[in-house]
Amino acid sequence: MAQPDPTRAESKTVKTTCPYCGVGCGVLATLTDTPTGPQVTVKGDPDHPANKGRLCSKGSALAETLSLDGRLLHPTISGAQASWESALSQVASRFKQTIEAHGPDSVAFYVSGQLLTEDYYVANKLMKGFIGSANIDTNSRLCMASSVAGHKRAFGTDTVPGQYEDLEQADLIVLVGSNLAWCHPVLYQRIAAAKSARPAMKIINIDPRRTASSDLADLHLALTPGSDVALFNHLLTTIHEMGAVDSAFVAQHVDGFDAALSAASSGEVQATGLSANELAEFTRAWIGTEKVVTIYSQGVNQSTSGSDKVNAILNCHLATGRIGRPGMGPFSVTGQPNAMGGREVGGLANMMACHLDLENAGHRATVRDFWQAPTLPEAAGLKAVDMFRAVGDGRIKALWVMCTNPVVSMPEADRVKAAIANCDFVVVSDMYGDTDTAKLADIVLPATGWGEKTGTVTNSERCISRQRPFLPAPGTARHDWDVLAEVGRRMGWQAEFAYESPAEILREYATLSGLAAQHGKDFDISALSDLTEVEYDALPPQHWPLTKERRGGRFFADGRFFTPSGRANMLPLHHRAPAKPADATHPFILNTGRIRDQWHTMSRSGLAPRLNQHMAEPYLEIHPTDATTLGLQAADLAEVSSAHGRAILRVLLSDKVKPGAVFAPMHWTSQLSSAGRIDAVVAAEVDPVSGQPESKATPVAITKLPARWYGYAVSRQHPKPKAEYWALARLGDGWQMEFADRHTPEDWRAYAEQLLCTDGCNLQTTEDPAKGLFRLAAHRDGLLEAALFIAPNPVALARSHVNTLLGTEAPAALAGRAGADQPDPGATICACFDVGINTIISAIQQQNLMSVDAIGAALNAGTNCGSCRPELAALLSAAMPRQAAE
Ligand SMILES: Nc1nc2c(c(=O)[nH]1)N[C@H]1C(S)=C(S)[C@@H](COP(=O)(O)OP(=O)(O)OC[C@H]3O[C@@H](n4cnc5c(=O)[nH]c(N)nc54)[C@H](O)[C@@H]3O)O[C@H]1N2
Ligand SMILES: Nc1nc2c(c(=O)[nH]1)N[C@H]1C(S)=C(S)[C@@H](COP(=O)(O)OP(=O)(O)OC[C@H]3O[C@@H](n4cnc5c(=O)[nH]c(N)nc54)[C@H](O)[C@@H]3O)O[C@H]1N2
Ligand code: SF4
Ligand SMILES: [Mo]
Repeated sequence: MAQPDPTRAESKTVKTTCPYCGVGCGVLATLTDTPTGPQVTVKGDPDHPANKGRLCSKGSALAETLSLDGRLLHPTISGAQASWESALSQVASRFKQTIEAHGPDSVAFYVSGQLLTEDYYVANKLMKGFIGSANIDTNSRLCMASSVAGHKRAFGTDTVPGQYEDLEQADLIVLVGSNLAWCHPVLYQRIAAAKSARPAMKIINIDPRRTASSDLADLHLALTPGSDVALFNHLLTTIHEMGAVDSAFVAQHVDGFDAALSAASSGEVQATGLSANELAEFTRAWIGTEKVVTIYSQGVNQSTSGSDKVNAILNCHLATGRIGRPGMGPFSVTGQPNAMGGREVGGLANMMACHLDLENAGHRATVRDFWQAPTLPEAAGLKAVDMFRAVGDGRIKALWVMCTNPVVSMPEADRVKAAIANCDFVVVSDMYGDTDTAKLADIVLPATGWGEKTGTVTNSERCISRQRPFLPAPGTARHDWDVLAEVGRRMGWQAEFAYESPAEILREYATLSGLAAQHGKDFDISALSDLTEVEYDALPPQHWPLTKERRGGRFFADGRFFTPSGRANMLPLHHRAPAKPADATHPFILNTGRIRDQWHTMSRSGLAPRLNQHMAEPYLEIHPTDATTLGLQAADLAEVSSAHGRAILRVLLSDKVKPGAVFAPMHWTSQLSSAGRIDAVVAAEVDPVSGQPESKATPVAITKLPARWYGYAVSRQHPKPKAEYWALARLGDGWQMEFADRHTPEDWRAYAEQLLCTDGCNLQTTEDPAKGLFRLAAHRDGLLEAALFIAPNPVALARSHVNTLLGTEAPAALAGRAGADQPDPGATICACFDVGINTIISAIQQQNLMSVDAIGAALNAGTNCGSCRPELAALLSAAMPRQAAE
């Protein structure tokens, strides 16, 4: 037998699932013991059906987010370290006392699509089954609620009919309100690969804004924000006019066709703002292509007509019978890794476990008997926006927030912040104790995170995958299911919450799903109800349904739906504009969303230095014409305000947005910026059916922030920012910081010393007061500890060059030269190989590069995860005409 080689490091590889988006990619995480400590590397799992080995930039950088820096290691009570014993006994007793004094509806849980299914199941069982209130809602309310409502209205259940293969088999893919290239990058890559193998495949992108996803599209329809119902109603009437209705399917399997068609025919298509040619091209392609998949996401869901938008899309697929067959169907892509799992366990305030309905007495009886629950609420609980209103006005007196950061991600976020701050008793479970929400809690409970947790998640195509641990829990951090179960026991339900493992929870849940199926529901995973611990550990990715008779596959091709009649519903729908139009005081419409390399409120992705280089500041995308009218130039700072709050953002001039529309990312927090929390500005208008807020259309006013000076700094220590505008981003060995203010400090040197904590450093400064210039280099033991550059205009500087000098023997003369003589690689486009935009543009020009692969060969850019390939393609096409002309 071979002896272990003592010179070789021990390593083990674990198959797990990416904790970010709803694509649900399989990840191989390898843990190696090295002399300097354990090291983790990740790569895509070639055997996982979602990604077949691919990963995007965020997935590829997962190992960089595992540092314990900033992790919460112990519970805290009022900010002081506490034992689990005292924290949990307070949580249980405060919730019990509040319920005794004010009834079950005086308490609430606000949870997350990033919980694992097992965590989610226990949270839902505790609140709905035992506390006896339906006041449990989830951040999926901000995300998937309109899709859930649309599916239920049309199909009788919240069912995604298709699977990812359909995207490769389709001849036409329509992306509606989905920036797939940045938000579901591996699905985008799968589509891009299919299109390149089969160029006849067409892609249409429907988004008021041009995005990275538009680059692959044959047609981009920049419709008026919020006008999707008008567009799909027009499609439905054209389907009818062209004789493309599948009359047999409709006659046998669909109700409501005539009413839907008549409502659609009321001629509202001008609301889309699209030209007759654009409309004709769209309807011709959609109607003329049988294999069409309509993918939709937050441009559809996050709207006061979100549910109607979903049904307008479903109407067209039902009318043509294009549903549930290979290469065709509507496809709602989920955002979070377990958004789908949360919908399945009944995490929303208006749902019960296993797609059963709270309002249905028979369904309630089944669940009550199964759980041996004392009572079950008979009506929906408060949905997220209303829940925080109830926290604000004192109806809810005890709140447990788990795995989500509502002070950043809820609309009217300042109001939510005040509500949480003033609530009698707030518990937050998070991996980090200093998120904007955790900071306001009475008790913060340390949760295990990705790499430490164990359980299951369900992705956008109903595939259940395991997240498996490969790292120990840091400090005393505990799994969310374990903490919830212990609180359940401490509240008096010992037997009902006596779980010892996630496998045990999944078994119980799978058994309940078998009972739900007897009520004619779709979600049936009863084949998992007797999994052993060993089988649970080995569970391969599998699509539900999972029963003795059936494993995975599509729904609805057979025309059997889950409504009482077994027939699908088409709905009569009318266009409604967003709740609040622009007016004289708030003349611009603010659209918000995601950037490629950050995940939500950045608590994890913000830890990976390379992910911070794509876009390092909160910004406002604004059309150059509007900018000129407002006196704004590139890199100025803009103050964006609504009736609810304000933000300060860096101006990014772009003709990707139309005049009158602006776009800002949702990611920045108060930890990382002075005023980048954009949800402070976003109005909390909700869809009347789903309760989902309209995060994409708030009227705002924009003015220039009249800064007197602008600054850029790098520092090995966490800077202590004091300026009207600042934004921090983590580097490999320190921090970078942008800042600006309208008041000039009296003494720049004193200001810099305080900002950058340069005690004991050797300081070198240069100053030109007449020109408003100041520069400082701080060395400690001969190594650059910090550098600062102040100018009267946005600082022009080779930032990535300066960043690399941190911690080196950079010359003290840096303070004079500012590295401005170095070529600036510009914003990072390829995060894997750290290649900047300027480097790419100059290589395209100088080496006459003609393809994305040629850029890869020259610079490596785009050759690893591929997330930047759409941007590389866009840079190429921008350069091509000029090359051709030269
Ligand atoms: N990089 C990254 N990826 C992520 C996430 C992340 O934080 N970062 N989060 C994940 C989550 S939870 C989610 S929910 C998904 C979201 O994924 P997406 O929905 O693709 O992302 P968004 O950027 O929120 O919005 C999509 C697009 O909707 C457009 N839009 C705005 N208004 C309208 C309209 O009225 N009609 C139409 N047709 N379009 C409109 C916007 O311009 C935007 O380009 O991303 C997931 N993936
Ligand atoms: N303006 C605007 N606002 C939006 C959106 C938008 O498009 N525009 N999109 C909305 C959408 S779709 C979504 S999904 C939300 C997302 O918004 P949030 O859910 O608020 O964002 P995250 O940063 O993902 O928050 C997750 C938190 O859980 C912590 N965490 C991570 N893993 C664990 C764990 O295992 N256990 C526990 N207990 N904690 C953990 C993280 O540190 C982090 O603090 O934002 C919504 N808000
Ligand atoms: S596409 Fe990227 S973020 Fe989404 S699951 Fe895959 S690797 Fe993770
Ligand atoms: Mo989401």
